[in-house]
Amino acid sequence: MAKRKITKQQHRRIQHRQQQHLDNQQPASTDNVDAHSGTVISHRGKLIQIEDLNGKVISCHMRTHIEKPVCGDQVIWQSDDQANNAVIIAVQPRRNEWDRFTRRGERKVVAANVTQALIVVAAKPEIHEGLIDRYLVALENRDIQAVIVFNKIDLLSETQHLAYRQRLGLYEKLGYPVIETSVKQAHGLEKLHGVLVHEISIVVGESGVGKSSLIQHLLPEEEIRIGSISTAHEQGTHTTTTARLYHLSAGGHIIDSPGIREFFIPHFTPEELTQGFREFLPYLGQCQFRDCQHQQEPGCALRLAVDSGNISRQRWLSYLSIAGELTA
Ligand SMILES: Nc1nc2c(ncn2[C@@H]2O[C@H](COP(=O)(O)OP(=O)(O)O)[C@@H](O)[C@H]2O)c(=O)[nH]1
Ligand SMILES: [Mg+2]
Ligand SMILES: [Zn+2]
Repeated sequence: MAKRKITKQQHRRIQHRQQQHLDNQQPASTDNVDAHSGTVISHRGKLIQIEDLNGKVISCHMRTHIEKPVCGDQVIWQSDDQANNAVIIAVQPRRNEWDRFTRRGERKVVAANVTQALIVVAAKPEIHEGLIDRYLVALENRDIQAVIVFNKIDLLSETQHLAYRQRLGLYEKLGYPVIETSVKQAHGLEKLHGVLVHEISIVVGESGVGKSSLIQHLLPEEEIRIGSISTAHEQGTHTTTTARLYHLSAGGHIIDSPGIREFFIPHFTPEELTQGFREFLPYLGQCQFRDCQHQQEPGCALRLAVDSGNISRQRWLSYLSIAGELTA
């Protein structure tokens, strides 16, 4: 169980190790006129595709002693004459990691250096607020801003639409932007495009909510690449964590990530969990007991805030449910 937990300290250690690694690489890179920077756009099998500063895509091999880079990683690469190929010689320290856990508790880093996440939801498959809350906890703790995209609004009657608006209004009140879209009716896509400019956005959400459809609409010129992703899926590579980074012509990048049914965050500490509910922040440290676990304790400032209506009961129940799953 303890193996799952990635503490801040471990995280720092990993970053330190990577920095040392880069420092070690520095003489080679600076002496070598053939050392270049690039951004990882996809990693599949042994080949890693990177984009150089001019937007050219290059397939690279890896030096074996380097930790495998992921989508969004900044790397240093050089051409490898012997193999008649390019090789990545260092991975720059990451600003953050977007990771997920499999049901078996295996940690997978999906992307690095992400600044924003689009949480895509729809009426079909039905919205699960519990899933949204889990994403938000992870995003708050990774310093990634969240935007909720409510897709497929064309499927709703007026009454249904109002009901969903009310449900998602909870998140809007918390300060998370909600953008309504319909790929089918080309609705809300300019607004969505507007929030993507200059950001490195990852698109997350359940399978079938329309993530790939949205990306395809935003990047009509990328049809082939998107096509190759779905072909890859048919071949069964969806079991491996493959993400793909795309360029937006207006500036910014968008990362398509494989759809998931469940999102586990067992590795978060109780403190990280409470920090992940942004409306809890004013009450933290206000409980009667300093070591309050925010469950049934008397004088729990969070529970009192729920009782007085300052914290939504639904979010509180969601918090209790996630708290029960933590292993940290
Ligand atoms: N009615 C409707 N269907 C949509 C919309 N967006 C996507 N879909 C459909 O939803 C299904 C799943 O879309 P896909 O993009 O593969 O979802 P992903 O698994 O999240 O990438 C496909 O059949 C799409 O045609 C939309 O705005 N309205
Ligand atoms: Mg998809
Ligand atoms: Zn408390």
